[in-house]
Order: sequence, then structure tokens, then C-alpha cells
Amino acid sequence: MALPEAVLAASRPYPLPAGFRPSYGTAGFRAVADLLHSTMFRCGILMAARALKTRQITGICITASHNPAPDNGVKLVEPSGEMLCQEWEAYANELANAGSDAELAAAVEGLLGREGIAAPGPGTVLIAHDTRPSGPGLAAAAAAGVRCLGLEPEMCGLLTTPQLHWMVMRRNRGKAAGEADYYAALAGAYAQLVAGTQPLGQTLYVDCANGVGAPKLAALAGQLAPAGLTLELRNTGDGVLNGGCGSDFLQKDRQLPSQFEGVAPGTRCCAVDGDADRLMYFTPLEGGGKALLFDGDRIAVLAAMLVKDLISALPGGAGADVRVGIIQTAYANGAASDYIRDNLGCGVEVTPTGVKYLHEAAHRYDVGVYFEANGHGTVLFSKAFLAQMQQLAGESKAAADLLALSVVINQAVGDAISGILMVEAALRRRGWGLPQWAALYTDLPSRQLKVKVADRAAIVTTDAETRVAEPRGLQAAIDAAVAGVPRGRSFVRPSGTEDVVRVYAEAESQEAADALADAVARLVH
Ligand code: NG1
Ligand code: ZN
Repeated sequence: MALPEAVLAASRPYPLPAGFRPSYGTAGFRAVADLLHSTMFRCGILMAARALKTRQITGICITASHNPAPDNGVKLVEPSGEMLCQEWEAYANELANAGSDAELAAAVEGLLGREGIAAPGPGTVLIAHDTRPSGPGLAAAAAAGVRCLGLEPEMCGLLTTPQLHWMVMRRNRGKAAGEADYYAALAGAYAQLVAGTQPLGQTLYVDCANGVGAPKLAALAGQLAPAGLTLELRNTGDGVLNGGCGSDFLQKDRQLPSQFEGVAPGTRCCAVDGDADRLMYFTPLEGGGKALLFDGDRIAVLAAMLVKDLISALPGGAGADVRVGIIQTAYANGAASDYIRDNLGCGVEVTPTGVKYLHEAAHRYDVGVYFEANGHGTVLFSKAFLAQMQQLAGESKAAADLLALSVVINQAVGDAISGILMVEAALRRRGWGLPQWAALYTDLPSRQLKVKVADRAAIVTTDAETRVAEPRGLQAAIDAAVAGVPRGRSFVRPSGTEDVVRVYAEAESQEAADALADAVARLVH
């Protein structure tokens, strides 16, 4: 059967819902789950085409991350394990928006023709999903799409987003890539990083957001205990996914997640999000109800300090011209940016929101540290740097430890499980608890608001989203609102995952940050 006919026949059960116009956003497609079957089917076709084009393995992860349980979405994985290359996002939009089976068949034919893809060929697509009840059905729709192009997908079931990215990366490198291999690699490298150091001596409480992180951390926990790390998991699935818990709730509300009421102030706690690719450390504050946050910016600082410590311990002049960079977005707290600039002696870059931009920038360094303030990020090591460390590893513990760090911290994508192990190792190697980490700098009070507008695309930003280009006059009005506010800073941008405009403000006091955010939100309405 000719390909377009296969598409025509197979797409009949997956019509595009009337009025639905999916758009590939900051991290793929997201919507209420019931709308997404056609989108998943078409993403199946797309990622099969990408596999055929590259003659490698690609991936599809069905998740809406930190968004509410009735939503779902999709993250698309390149053969490298990274996010789908930006040039193919246009194909994703084209296929997802084809109005009829015939239009879809024509769009697929066009894509195959332009990319010179002659199916069938080697390659396959790994498909996984998070704990949302809609996951298996949407995964089946994606699988049907993959089969249209003559490939047989591999159904991986329940995985965290970063686990799927890791598996795709490892499979294409011909390395052991099962779930057990993931746990063994992380636990083994963690044990090496902390060998000879004193355990932190306190259980780490983990808020699993009632998501896929819960079973996966439970599977890993037993392998961490011998190295002196004990996890106690909370919000493991007995409540609503991301409901009153998880890293996003914590970051936005700075309130203690559910099931942490009885945890003593000062206790080391952390929270992941619904697909376990974001990480936030926290501790309950005296007085009840509120949490002190250790956000992505602070995790990035700790990571950079660990990297710099290890590099400075390399033998000879090996560490002299290693280029270490930290990449942030405009959401990075001003106090963190000041601290990095004044104390860490490494490059700082600001990119637009979305890990695809941060990840790309991090690749330009020997060691590139990137975290969004919301806790999504990783540390990337260049191939040349890792090769140099391989050569030195026999004689230098620091080189061997840098290699171990590159195993602990997922090289494909931001990974909350990796992040936990990195933070724990970094604190333990310094003999630090949360107080020393908190004392590095004090966050400027900040406020984030969401504003519903008729057309969020009317706001066009520039300078890594820190300034508004359109509508004209809005930036001048924001500047006027910021003027005179001590340590004031504010910006607005349309969300790439929700139908809202986001407003961010920070200032010397919480009252001033709140007032500035309110004032800027009124300008956007
Ligand atoms: P949008 O909705 O484009 O702001 C949000 C996060 C991003 C990123 C994506 C993907 C903020 C302010 N924005 O994007 O950082 O994590 O979701 O999940 O946190
Ligand atoms: Zn997530």
C-alpha cells in the first residue's frame, strides 16, 4: 500500500476536533486530554519520519508535566535524546493542524518528499507516558501513527520524561538502556561522588507530586541507601496529580505541599513535578504553612560550585582554561544573577524561556550549567572535555569524579532524579546542610501573575523576552512602573504552554514586588 493511502486509512479514528488548533509550544503540544488523540496520532507519524530520516531511534513522551491532571501533552525526543530539533517544529504544527485525512496524507507526502525519506528503513520510536489516566489511550494513538510509516513502535509504558530521553540517547549510542540500567548508572555514579564523605545524616523528604516520580524514586531508593542516602517519599499517588503538591505548586505559592504539615522546620525536603523533570528543594518555615525555597537558580549555583571545585583539583594546568558557563532565563532571581557574576567567575547568559534555548546555549561551553528558576535544568559536558577527563581519570580523582558527575546528571535533558543526586552529593562533599546553602545569597522578593487576554500573541518580546517590542508603548509604560521601585525589575511574555500572558516582578520588599506585578498586569489587560 502506498504511504499516503496508509495514512488516510489509519487516521480515520483520529479526526482533528472541530475548532481545535494545536500549537507546538515551549515544550511540545498541550491541551485537555480529550482533544489530543489526533495530535498524538500525527506526532507518531512525525517521529517515525524523524526516525526514518536519521535511521535512528526517536521518542514520544505523553505528559502535561506540572499542568492539571485532566490535561495532557507530548514531548518529542530527537535521536540524541534532546528535544525535537527546532526545524521540525514547523512540520509538527503542519501535521497537527491538517483539517482532514486527505490534507494530512498530503502533508505527510510533502514532508517525506522534502526530507528525501524513502520508507521503510531502520529506526523505531519509543513511546512512554506519565500517570495521567489518559496516557495509555494517547500512547496507542501515537503508536498507530508510527505504524503508518511501516515502523513498529516500542511501548515503554510508565516512565519519567527524562528516563525516556535518557533511553533514546543510550540506545542510539549502543549502550545499555533499560530502566534498571538507568538506576544502576545513577546510583553507581552517586556512590562514587560521595565516597569517603560523611552522610548528611538526615532523611530527605521527597514530594512526588502524586506523579510518575513516585514509583521511579521508590525503585531507585534501595540502591541509594548503601551510599548513605535515605529517601522518604510523600504524595506518592494517593492524591491528585500536581494538586496542592509538586515543584510548581511550591514555586508559585511558596506554601508547604500537602503531607508536609508535620515535617519539622529545617528538615531537608525536595519536590519534583508531574513528570519528574523539575526539582525544587525546600524546608518548612517556623510558624507553619510556608516554605523556604531552594529554586533552580540556587541549584545552578550549587552545581557550578561543585564543577568549579572539581576542575580546580585537576592535576597540572588541566583545569586552567576549561570554559564553565551558567545559562538562565529572565525569570532568574536578580540576587542569584548578582551572586554568580560577583563570586563564581564563570560566564552568565540569558536566553528566552524554554529548555530548548538553554540547552543549546549550554552546549557552547566545556561545562554548561542551565536551570530555569522553576527547577528544570541539567549540566552538560562537552565531548572533548569528557575525553580529556577519561585520559586523566587514572591519575586524578577529580577527573574521575567529573566523569561520575556527567553520569549522575542526565546529559539528554533536565532530570529531577539526577538533580536530587547532584544536590545531595554537592552538599555532602562540602559538609553543608541547608543553612549554608541558603546563606550564599538572599532571594529578592518576587511575584509571578497570569493574565488572561483576548490574544496573547499580540505581545511580541525581544532581548531574551526582557523587553516588549509590540504593542508599541507597552514597554515604556512598564519602564515607568519600574522606575523608582528599589531593586525593581519586571517583564511580561506570552506563555508557550498556557493561554495566558505571564507577568514577573521583583523588588526589595515583597509588598513592592506584589504592587509592581499588579501594576504591570493592569498594563497588559
Ligand atoms: P511557559 O508557559 O512558556 O511560561 C513554562 C515554564 C517554562 C518551561 C515550560 C515547559 C515558567 C515561567 N515557564 O513555560 O520555564 O518549563 O513551561 O514546561 O516557569
Ligand atoms: Zn515537567
